[in-house]
Amino acid sequence: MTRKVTILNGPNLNLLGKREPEIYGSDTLEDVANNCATLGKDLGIDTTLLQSNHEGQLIDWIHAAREDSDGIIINPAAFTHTSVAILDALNTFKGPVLEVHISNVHQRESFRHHSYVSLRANGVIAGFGVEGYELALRRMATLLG
Ligand code: DHK
Repeated sequence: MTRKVTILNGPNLNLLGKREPEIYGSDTLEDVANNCATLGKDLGIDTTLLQSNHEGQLIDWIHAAREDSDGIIINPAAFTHTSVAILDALNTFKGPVLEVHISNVHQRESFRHHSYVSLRANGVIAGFGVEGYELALRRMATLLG
């Protein structure tokens, strides 16, 4: 049975590949979407990758995922460190939630060391570059069985 996984991305990740490439690398979010779609085919998972700079939009997509997705992979970007509202939305989702950070947030400023989303996430990947999304997808396949 094909599973469905929503991959959500927060603010400024639309600029992936152009923004601070020394931290976030040169791959674009479109590259990430294509890589995940290709891997997803092997794993029997349909992926939908979405990005927004707006907290409320991300929350609306989490609510939509309650109806149509088996799992959520989320890079909340800066909202990781600030958003109780995204945590609350994720707490309404029944399936697995995996948190991805492209950079190693623990090696960076102290305000990036705390994540509200980690209170809900079944697992966290940080510092693996954009490969972290594919690693999360493999883990998601295991969790979904
Ligand atoms: C991306 C961001 O935009 C930052 O605000 C986070 C995260 C880290 C990342 O590494 O993917 O602090």
